[in-house]
Amino acid sequence: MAPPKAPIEVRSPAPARGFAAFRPEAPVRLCPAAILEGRAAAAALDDGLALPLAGGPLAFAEVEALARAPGGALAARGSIGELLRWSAATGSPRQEEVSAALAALVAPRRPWAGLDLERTHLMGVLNVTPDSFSDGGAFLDPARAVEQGRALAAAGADIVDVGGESTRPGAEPVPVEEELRRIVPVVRALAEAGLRVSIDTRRAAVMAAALDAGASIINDVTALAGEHDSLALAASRGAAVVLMHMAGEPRTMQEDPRYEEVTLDVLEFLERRIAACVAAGIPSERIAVDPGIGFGKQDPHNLALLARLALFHGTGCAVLLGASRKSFIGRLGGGGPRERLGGSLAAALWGAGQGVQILRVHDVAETRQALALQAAIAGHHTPA
Ligand code: 9MG
Repeated sequence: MAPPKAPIEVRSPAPARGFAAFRPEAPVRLCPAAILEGRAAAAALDDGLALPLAGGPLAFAEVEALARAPGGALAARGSIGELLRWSAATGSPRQEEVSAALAALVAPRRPWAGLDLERTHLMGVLNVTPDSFSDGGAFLDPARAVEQGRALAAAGADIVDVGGESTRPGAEPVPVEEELRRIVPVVRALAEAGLRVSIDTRRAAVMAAALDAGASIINDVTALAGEHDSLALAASRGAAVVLMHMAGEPRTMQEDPRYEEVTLDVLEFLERRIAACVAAGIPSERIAVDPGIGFGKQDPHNLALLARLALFHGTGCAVLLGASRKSFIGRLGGGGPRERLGGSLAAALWGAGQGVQILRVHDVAETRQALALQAAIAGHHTPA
């Protein structure tokens, strides 16, 4: 990715627009906006009108700044030039805060779980459960599960995510012995076939057994906070991890989820979990963060998180999105669990357009096709 030709101009004093609304003491968070792809991104970078998002190839020409305010958040949006002029005119410590936040958004990402993060990767869902919301019972038999895992990889999954306990809303926990019985033979067979396997579990004993059987990624909907031993285990075994946000626990999480401001609450939760991981010996390049669509969230929460997905690049970690076939798609667009392909693809394309590096999906071939079309069109577009 070529660096911008001309540096973005910083003039002082800053125009008294949008950003000037923030009180000096209010910490601000930056969400990349006006995100460009393909040739439009390359042209804007070349002209010094945009910055690379997480090392590229996407670029962002604007930012939305967010600060907590009574009853929610105050937001202001402007070009990167406007942001820099405002922060320069405001001086210390605002200028350092803005410059550190931009640096985190722009920095190239190191590979995660052996995957280079300059393109969108697919994590294929393999539920070895009787009760998952969209494919419950279909792959409870180990031979069928292994066949499905191979099919996901053949269709273009970079990771196969094996889970032995449903985390759908209302799901009851299963005994650990049962979870182990379901996942170990499947993880072993897929890893022996050379596939990159992640284990979707909240339990340290299941993480350990799956890593022994060849998994290399831990996908934990409790962000490694569900069991005391999980952090130390992930650290000592060198596993890549997915830290997901969930409010409460699956059995009750949809009863009455409440947030002060959902995007900032989720971001701050994930930052605390990243800090706990780093303190335990898991470096940030081994961490992917995930806002946890549908996990203790009502539709306005899900939509707010999707709209500001790019905010999570500010963590400096890889970003993962799981929206595939979830019930909010049915509520907003119609369709039962098996009729949500259109909405799932819309969410996947939106995520890829916000720079999400890993999409957790059921319909791997269809998502690959949609992404290929999006990339081809963006690559062909000639900016005016
Ligand atoms: C296990 N599982 C179900 N939904 C998920 C999501 O959205 N993200 C992650 N990381 N795991 C999920």
